[in-house]
Amino acid sequence: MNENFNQLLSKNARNIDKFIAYGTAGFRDKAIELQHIMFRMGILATLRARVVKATIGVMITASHNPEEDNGLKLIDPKGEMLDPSWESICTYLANINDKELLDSINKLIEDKSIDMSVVAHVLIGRDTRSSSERLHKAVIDGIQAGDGRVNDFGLVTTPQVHYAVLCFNTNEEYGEPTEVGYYKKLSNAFIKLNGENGSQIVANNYIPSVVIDGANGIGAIKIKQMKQFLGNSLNIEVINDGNGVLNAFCGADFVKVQQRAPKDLQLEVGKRYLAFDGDADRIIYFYKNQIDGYFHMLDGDKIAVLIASYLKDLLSSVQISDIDLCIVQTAYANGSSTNYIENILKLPVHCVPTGVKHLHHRALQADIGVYFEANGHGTVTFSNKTVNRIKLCSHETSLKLLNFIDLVNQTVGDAISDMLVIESILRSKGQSIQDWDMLYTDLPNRNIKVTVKDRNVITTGDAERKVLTPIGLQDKIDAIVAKYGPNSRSFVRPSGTEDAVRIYAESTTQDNTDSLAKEVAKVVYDMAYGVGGL
Ligand code: G16
Repeated sequence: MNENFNQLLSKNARNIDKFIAYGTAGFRDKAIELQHIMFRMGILATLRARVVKATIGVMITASHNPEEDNGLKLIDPKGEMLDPSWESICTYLANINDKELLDSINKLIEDKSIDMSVVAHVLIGRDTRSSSERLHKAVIDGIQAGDGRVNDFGLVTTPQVHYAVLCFNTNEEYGEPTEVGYYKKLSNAFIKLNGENGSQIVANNYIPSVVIDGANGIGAIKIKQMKQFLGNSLNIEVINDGNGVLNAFCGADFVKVQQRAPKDLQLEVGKRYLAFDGDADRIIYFYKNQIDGYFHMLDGDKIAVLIASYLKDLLSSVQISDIDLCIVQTAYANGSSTNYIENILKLPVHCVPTGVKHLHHRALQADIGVYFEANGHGTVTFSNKTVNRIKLCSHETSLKLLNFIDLVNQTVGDAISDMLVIESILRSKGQSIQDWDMLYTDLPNRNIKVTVKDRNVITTGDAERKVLTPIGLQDKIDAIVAKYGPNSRSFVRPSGTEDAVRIYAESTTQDNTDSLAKEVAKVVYDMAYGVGGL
């Protein structure tokens, strides 16, 4: 450790006696409670970098959570989320006393036989939260305490950090590890697919204009910077671009959970809208339907179906049919989407627990894995074998496929890349958002949350579709669901990013769905506060 370790530690001392665990996507909490965690994770990043002998990434963000929260995501060498086997180490180091810290780190170095002479290279980025600059300094202190080398990306989206980590670790084969490199890679691929003057060319029902709700976050800043690289290929208007409060009544999470347009936005028929979340790793599309005049939303499920059906068609036109193309979802996937994938698209679909780390891992097992959470977090992975097969293919469509692959940020869900992918597909199909929406009709659904004393009393199994503990809770949920008849379901799970238990319900009408969600929420509440005998 660095000779100034104690000095850096005292700058970032632990003043809060509260247990905090590595959750769905790293640490999340009120920003004022995170200083010591950031410092310790900076040290941990240097150790991880030495173990894997590669560049590691750190992103300071609480993504979709409110402005006053913050958090940290750790990124492994291939640009994927931190290896789950290190999550318990993170939680341990985050919760010990300052006095135990150095000994614990030395023990970890010994146990894992970490070669401290290896250069530890850590790439770091942060979002626009007012607390992010201070917390980013704490991470840098940690990297310095661990004698690591910092590569500071400053204000960036989460997916830009994931992208850059992979670029560094592939000797730039994946792309140039800079923000400009990111913009150029995606823009070049988009322009190849859509034409330099794509913004002037209407393709059947496809109109080349989008309105982006930037959630008042980093995504708004970055898409504006990217416009100069996209040139004339797409018309982009950005709203909620930083003048308001981050994620407040806007952004992908608001639109998805509330099932309505961002506040103060008057939807116009014929326009295509989309929302990013606070760190631009999620995307949700929406519009005002010409026929019924209502708000309609196209979430991660509909995005996955659009992408998978497009890839299936392209693969068939280049005559590569013996490919394992699958879709990965979570329990939140709308029943209509799963039904469509299995029975109309006839593709295999896998259900895994919440968290892109789980979806990404399952997708990598396939030749092509399309993964999306219903909340709009997802991407596509292509195995090297598949890319090589496409490269060897002489059919002219293979070039289109290769450009498409270049447009995808394969490391993680990326709202900017996903938007360009979706726009390219809609143009290629000559479809409006309404045409896309007609693929299938979502079952009415509702997401709500209940604040409880200790969310971790609930444990789940079967990819979070069943409660394991407390014993008896699942029976109560089953009995409630049974009252609502076929095509009804509900599940509950502890959030990994907020102090809450999430409740999901789906049924045949919105009234039934809302009532089902409320009934299940009540048994969760009663369980948490000792009512009802659980
Ligand atoms: C994170 C994860 C997502 C997850 C979401 C909600 O998103 O990356 O995979 O779906 O949290 O998780 P939970 O329901 O456990 O709170 P983000 O966009 O906030 O980083």
